[in-house]
Amino acid sequence: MFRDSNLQLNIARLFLPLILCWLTACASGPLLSGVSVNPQTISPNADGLTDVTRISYRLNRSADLSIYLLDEAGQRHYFREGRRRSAGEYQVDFGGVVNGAMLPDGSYTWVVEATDDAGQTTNQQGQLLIENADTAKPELQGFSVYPQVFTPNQDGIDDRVTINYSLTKEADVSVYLVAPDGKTRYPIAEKEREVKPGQPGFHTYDYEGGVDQGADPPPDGLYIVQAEAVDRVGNRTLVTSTLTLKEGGVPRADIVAADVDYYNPATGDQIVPLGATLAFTLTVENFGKVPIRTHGPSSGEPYRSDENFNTKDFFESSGAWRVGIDYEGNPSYAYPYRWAVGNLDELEQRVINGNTEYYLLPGQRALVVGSIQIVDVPAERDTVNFWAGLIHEQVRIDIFNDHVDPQPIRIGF
Ligand SMILES: [Ca+2]
Ligand SMILES: [Ca+2]
Repeated sequence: MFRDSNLQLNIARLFLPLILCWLTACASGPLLSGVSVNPQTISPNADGLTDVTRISYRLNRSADLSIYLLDEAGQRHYFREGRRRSAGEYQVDFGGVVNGAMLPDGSYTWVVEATDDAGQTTNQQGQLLIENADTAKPELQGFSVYPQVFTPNQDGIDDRVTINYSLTKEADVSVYLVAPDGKTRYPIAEKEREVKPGQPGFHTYDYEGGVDQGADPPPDGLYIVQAEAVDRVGNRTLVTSTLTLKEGGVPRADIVAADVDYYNPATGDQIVPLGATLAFTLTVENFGKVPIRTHGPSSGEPYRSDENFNTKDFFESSGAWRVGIDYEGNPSYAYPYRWAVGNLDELEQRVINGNTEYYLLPGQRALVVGSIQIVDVPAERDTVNFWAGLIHEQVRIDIFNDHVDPQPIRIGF
């Protein structure tokens, strides 16, 4: 009884694979067949002549497939390792490169090996001669990323990253940031120069995180900068560096309230006598996600009409924001009277590269007061429009920050 039962079990064990094979049509042939590698000699040097050999094979059922070369020392070099393949005909070209490196000249044994789901392994092999192989890897010499802490927010400080290298041979090069998640990639475009992309020589990249196009940069964090070069035969080189991105974003600020008035307590009207002072107050708000930088003179600083920010030695600072006053008939550059977006003592101070910088933080508002003593007649007419503006120096003046609240002022005698 037990014996019979065991016998039946054993028979079932014996035939089960065959039954499964019949169901999946695997019994129609050997696991691996039709293997060929042609030609049997290659010269992988990108001259267009026998640079690759074609490997063909047929799988009669699903298998894990490996293709490798055995060198004369018996070392295995995997071209494909344990790749899942379903039944079918396959062809793949092999140009001598394994793991991004060209195999040196020599005589090799190629092996195509398949392991089916039952764990049965079979292989076929033959000879492959490699000659005149181009084994020189493309090198990215002097690969550098500067600065390594990057604040893409148009404040004029560390807004751009420069990536440089010198390429030793013709290759396709891609440069990108890899996000802290290890997956997301941000490609970086090469700057156009005399040396075309992919040609040997010096290459440079200038990256601002997309902020100059009004786009949000990648999120703050620690990034890997990767440069990958692949030459014509498939030799591959990867170099990496790091880049910390912080306070990235498009800066946004506006004038939320403006009040141009006339310091004329005697009359209280719109006439400003020569020698009297035109005063204003306005409020600036940082409604963006990044701090905005500003510089002096501080809110409260008085101007005379024959002065300007240059005569006060507060020249334009690229990326800084200032409030300005301009007027109709101004013969010179726009907004000659400028002030910091707030009282400097009340703004956030940071020492950067040895200089004290002033910031209005996201969500922060600041009151700006200024005055201009009218000591000359600014135009030929006696009624002149004055208006305010919020200037992002050497970057732009947003439409809504230009020509704010124009007021006709009669310059009295
Ligand atoms: Ca060749
Ligand atoms: Ca910056």
